[in-house]
Amino acid sequence: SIGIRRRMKRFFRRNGRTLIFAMDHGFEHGPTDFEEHWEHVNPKIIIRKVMRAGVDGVMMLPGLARFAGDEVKPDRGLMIKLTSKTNLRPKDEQLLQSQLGYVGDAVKLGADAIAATVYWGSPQEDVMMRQFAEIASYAHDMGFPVVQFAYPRGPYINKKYGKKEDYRVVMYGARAAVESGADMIKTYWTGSKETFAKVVDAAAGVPVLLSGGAKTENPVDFLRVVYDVIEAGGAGAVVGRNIFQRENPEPLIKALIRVIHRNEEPEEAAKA
Ligand code: FBP
Repeated sequence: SIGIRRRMKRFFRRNGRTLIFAMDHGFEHGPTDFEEHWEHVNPKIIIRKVMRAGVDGVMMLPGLARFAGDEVKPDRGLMIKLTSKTNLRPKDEQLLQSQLGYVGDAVKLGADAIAATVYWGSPQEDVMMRQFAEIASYAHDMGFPVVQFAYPRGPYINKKYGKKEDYRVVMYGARAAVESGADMIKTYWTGSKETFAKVVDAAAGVPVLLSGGAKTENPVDFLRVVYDVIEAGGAGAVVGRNIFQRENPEPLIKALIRVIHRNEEPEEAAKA
């Protein structure tokens, strides 16, 4: 619908690419993720910093958006994620993301897109598929785009493919995201430009965004991954730890913008 198209555009620049800041870690990993730079546990402080540095959008859970949503400038995209899990659960129950809010809540909070995670291949895949179907159905009805964090994981994947980042697994998740109605996909790095290009192909035109991952000590290592994502036809990245686990995230954000939006080589972008 026109609503979906218009709201999608709030995340992407004219080149069809985006850099989104992710801030659901206090829930999904726990506040220890912020311990290196504890001031960033305050969402207002870190969101102000990333806004100034020029990110195109922010992703948050509904409760955080209630009091920090105002910090997201009106000309940037606000993505509200409606599922999560805590790290306090026993490990074998971590393969489920539960719904913690509703599409109506996200709409009232001013969301431009609604997000939900599906752990494809999990023993609880069925629950997350239904959750995603319901969220997508409501959101699409109201003209909102839906982002799927398509994260394959689970014991069967490990047994058959060795790791969840195997490109055959990641592209399967991306394809499942498309076929289940996603308007944007966020997924893992597969380790090379060539394999990530296959993920992009499998997504059949639905924008594929990199899920940042753990902070790299050397920022250039992360920039190289993002560069290859763009070369492979990816539409950008959703980045959390690589941004908020640095005391001053601004230089990295500026470099990411150069790589994503201007195709600059990682080493050049890092120097500028
Ligand atoms: P990062 O850039 O820090 O990896 O953030 C992306 C993200 O998807 C977060 O939204 C989420 O909290 C986290 O990664 C989940 O990571 P994992 O499932 O690997 O613990």
